[in-house]
Amino acid sequence: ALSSIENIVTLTSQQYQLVSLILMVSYGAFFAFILFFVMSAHNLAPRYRLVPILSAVVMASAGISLLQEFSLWKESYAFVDGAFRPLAENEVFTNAYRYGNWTITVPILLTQLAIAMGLRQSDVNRRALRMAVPGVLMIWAGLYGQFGAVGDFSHLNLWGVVSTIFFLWLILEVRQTLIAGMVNTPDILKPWPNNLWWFFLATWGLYPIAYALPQLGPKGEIVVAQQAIFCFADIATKLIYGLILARFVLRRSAFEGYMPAADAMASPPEKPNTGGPGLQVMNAQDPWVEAPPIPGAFVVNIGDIFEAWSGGRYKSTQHRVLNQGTERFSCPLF
Ligand code: RET
Repeated sequence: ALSSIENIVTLTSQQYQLVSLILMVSYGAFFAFILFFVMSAHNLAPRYRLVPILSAVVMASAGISLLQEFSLWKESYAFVDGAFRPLAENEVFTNAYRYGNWTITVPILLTQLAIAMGLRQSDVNRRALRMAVPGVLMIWAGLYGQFGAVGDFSHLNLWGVVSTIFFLWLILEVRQTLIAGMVNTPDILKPWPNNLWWFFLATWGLYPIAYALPQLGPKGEIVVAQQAIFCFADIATKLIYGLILARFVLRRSAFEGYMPAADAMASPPEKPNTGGPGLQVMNAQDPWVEAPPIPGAFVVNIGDIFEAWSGGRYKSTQHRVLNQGTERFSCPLF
């Protein structure tokens, strides 16, 4: 039962309080970002809306699991003779809730990736499944292995190796998904999947480090380091990853012509853009009359058909634009 080093190590009050703080700040951040992710969905093209919505689900799941770890932590120690000592009765501390949480969130995080890469629905399902299988096997091998974190480390190491094999398989599948998505990723957004790849390796790679730490001995610093790495990795792989993906799909939506996304990304112009001077119209009295831009108004030049349709009420005039040296765009539409 005492398979976690937390239950055999006496902590200084700084160490104990540092872990309390880390756990509390982590679940607080997860709960706080639920609302953010829900709200960021409505600017996105419908096909990408599930990306931040799934982040909100991940936030809720992680928040509850870490809240559970936090209350376990509070109940597992007693302050006796100036130090926090594990009670190891009634309640014992365990990291198993983390693995339970990952079982839910890892498949979700991988599904988000497939959606964000703009794959077709059938490919999203297929790719998500192909990544989720090694992902879940990796976690369950690790869950079983972490029960051997105290004493003889052969159990910890054996299952750590099994889990690492699933991890390598997962890495290959993730790479395949990113490559498959590159085809329909517009050129200006191509650096994103590439950066995402390195972010994925750097942050997911933290978990095996935390897993292996107990081998350095049952010490207070190791307990603190393991909890800190797990929490930091969780914030990176769930929250920061969610922010990156939300931003990526916002750009994709804007690029694909979805107007609310373009609005959300645009900053307001410093002054109303009315175009420069230069437009002239020919009328009956003067050969060329200036038609300067009027803020808030359109200048409409019509052709002969419209003159006929309006019974001659609106005149089809000749018009021209003189080059004034300032940049101007003309978009004729027929
Ligand atoms: C274990 C066991 C030791 C070997 C390896 C592991 C990898 C775990 C990983 C977990 C990722 C979790 C995420 C959770 C987010 O919600 C199981 C520690 C390789 C990569 C991303």
